[in-house]
Amino acid sequence: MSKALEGVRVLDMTHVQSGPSATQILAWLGADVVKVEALTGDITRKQLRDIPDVDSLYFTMLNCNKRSVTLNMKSPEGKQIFTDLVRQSDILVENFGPGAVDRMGFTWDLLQGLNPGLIYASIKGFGEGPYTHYKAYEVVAQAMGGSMSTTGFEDGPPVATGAQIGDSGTGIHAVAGILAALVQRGQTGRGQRVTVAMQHAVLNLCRVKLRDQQRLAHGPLAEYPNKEFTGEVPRSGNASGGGQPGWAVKCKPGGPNDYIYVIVQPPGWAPISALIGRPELTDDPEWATPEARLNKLDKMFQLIEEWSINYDKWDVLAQLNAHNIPCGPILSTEELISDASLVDNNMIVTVDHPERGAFTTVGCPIKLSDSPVAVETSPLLGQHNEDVYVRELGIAPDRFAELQKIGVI
Ligand code: CAO
Repeated sequence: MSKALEGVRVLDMTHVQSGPSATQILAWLGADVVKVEALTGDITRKQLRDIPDVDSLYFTMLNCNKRSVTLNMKSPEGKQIFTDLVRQSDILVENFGPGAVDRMGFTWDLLQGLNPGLIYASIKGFGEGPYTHYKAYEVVAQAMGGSMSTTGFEDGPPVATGAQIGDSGTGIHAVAGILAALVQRGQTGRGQRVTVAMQHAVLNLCRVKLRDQQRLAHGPLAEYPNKEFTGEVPRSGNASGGGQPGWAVKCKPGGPNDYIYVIVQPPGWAPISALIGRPELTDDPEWATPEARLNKLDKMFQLIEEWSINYDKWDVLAQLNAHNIPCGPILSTEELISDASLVDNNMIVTVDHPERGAFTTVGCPIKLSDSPVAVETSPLLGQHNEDVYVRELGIAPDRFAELQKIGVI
């Protein structure tokens, strides 16, 4: 079966997480993604290694289905080879520190001149302005995009989320921009510049918190568990703060992830009050409506917890879902990696790596009926030098050997 992005060539100058997460999706959608690495390789190949001298899981889990070439972009020969690669590519993606590609000598003007159809995507920490030249990592973006100030409990410090919204969240935004540019190129024949800032992507994901910031002008946020409000949206623990109240309640046997997140929609109250052994609360005017419950959500979830603590989270999941009540057990990483339904959905997949053997990774969450994804191993450093440089770019074998000798590839 064909793939959605078959025939699309991506020159992938990404490293660490944000950029690689984007180009991995493009590879899964069928693009030929050629990762161009310095001779020392993407720094994550060597970071957080679990097995000596073998590419780390950090690298292998973000670079599946790609090819790898090495190229010294600071040598004149390297710049010439890169020029030839750009001419053959549809998309260039990078997430170096600000200005790095310009410093290599490849400005947008120059790149456009080399290949007017080129889509050139960059991920940076920030947009234009006072922070343009600042580097950024995941939690920097969470800090400056609204996530940390709104995550955690009222009486604790700002908290970083486990979800990598600054890196992989930005990567997904970059994919959307690249695909839109590809569609527009189909109409205009022209490529374009795609830029995504990590701060902007996190802010986009924190949109509802800016909704609440503006609602504060009209009084306290009744859906929040907080009792006092200043001029800013507070950290609200596990409350969604949205239209339907929710909280994580404890289950048996009381371990760190023995919790279930329960949402009480209006029709859920009758079955919940029956399940927790308080059927009289169904029609009690003090409890019967969402408005009546709003000033005692903490008490409501306490009552639910007094019931849920008697069952394990899977049992609670089944009991609540029998009444169509939205809920979710808190799943640990250990539970996730062996979850049969995630395995069946190709979301937990095992891949064979030439040096580390089998490793487990997270599959592609975007499912296309006409473009199935088969997750394949990440490449070894420079594994595809010969394929790309000799067979595809036409560099003569003795020149190829020479370029290797002088440290260009
Ligand atoms: N050949 C020769 N040199 C190369 C090369 C190649 N193939 N590929 C990269 N380089 C060089 C670059 O030219 C650059 O050198 P100069 O600074 O001399 O111009 C250098 O390697 C890369 O610089 P960097 O700033 O990207 O790397 P860093 O480790 O200092 O910073 C990071 C890392 C992530 C902070 C920075 O890249 C960044 O801010 N990126 C944008 C935001 C981002 O994506 N962050 C997500 C990181 S994931 O948590």
